[in-house]
Amino acid sequence: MNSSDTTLVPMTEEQKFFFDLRGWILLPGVLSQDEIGAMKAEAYTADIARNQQAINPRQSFQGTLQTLLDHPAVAGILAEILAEEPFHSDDFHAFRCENSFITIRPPGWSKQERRDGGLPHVVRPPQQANAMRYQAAGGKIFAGLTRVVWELEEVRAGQGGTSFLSGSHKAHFSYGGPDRYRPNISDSSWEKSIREMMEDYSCPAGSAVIFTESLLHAANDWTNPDNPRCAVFNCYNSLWAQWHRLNLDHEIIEAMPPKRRSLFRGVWQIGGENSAYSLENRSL
Ligand SMILES: O=C(O)CCC(=O)C(=O)O
Ligand SMILES: [Fe+2]
Repeated sequence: MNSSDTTLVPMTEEQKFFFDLRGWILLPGVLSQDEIGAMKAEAYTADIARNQQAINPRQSFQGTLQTLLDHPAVAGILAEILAEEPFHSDDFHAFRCENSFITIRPPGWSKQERRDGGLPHVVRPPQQANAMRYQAAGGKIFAGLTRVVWELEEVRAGQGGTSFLSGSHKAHFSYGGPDRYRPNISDSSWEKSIREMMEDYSCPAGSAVIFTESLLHAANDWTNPDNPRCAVFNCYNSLWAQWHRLNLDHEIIEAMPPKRRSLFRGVWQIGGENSAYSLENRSL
């Protein structure tokens, strides 16, 4: 196995500092206008087809949208926060993608349309040890379950982007609810203060937000009257851990270039060489 991956843009020390401090970072204006145009066309077409039940959403990553899965601007950061250096390789990714979906929210979209109604939540409460939690040890971040949100339309703070309680990925005390294992702030007597302290971002179309799912975060009403939200949500994990069931079909993954395909390989390490994706070696 190669000890380095020359194709990756390394995470900067500044990005490490702020990601560790706050649990999220914004990469503004990563995509070109041409890329944004092509990706939006695909996302809006997929959304119309999905609403008409003409296509299976599991099949919506056949065009340029799939290049977001391992875009150079995020792949180096993901390798840094989800893998150790000896596992980096030019030929295979050192981390996995386990879930990918497109969200279109027209002006006036209400968070009540979500099952959680926009409740601030985490993957698992980071206050107790668990396999998905954020860690920093030995001068190194391990971000557990990590989300990348690609915003393909402009986002204005306070008008519907994802919001975060910065620093809460390292919380030691409960959210104030009755159950220390509950992965959200429901029934917390200080829910209002938590919501007031949450923050979001403004960004141009073509930006990426990376956050650890150990961070309290929430969906919000899309009140921006000038454009819908058009976002691609991709979720990543260690080569050795899985939270979601894979939601992309084999036929879609099979058609990807080999390195991108390796994002979807089986979740195991010992018992042979596990670097390539195949029908027999895929995460379920
Ligand atoms: O829809 C949103 O803005 C929040 C998404 C979310 O909860 C997540 O990505 O885990
Ligand atoms: Fe979430």
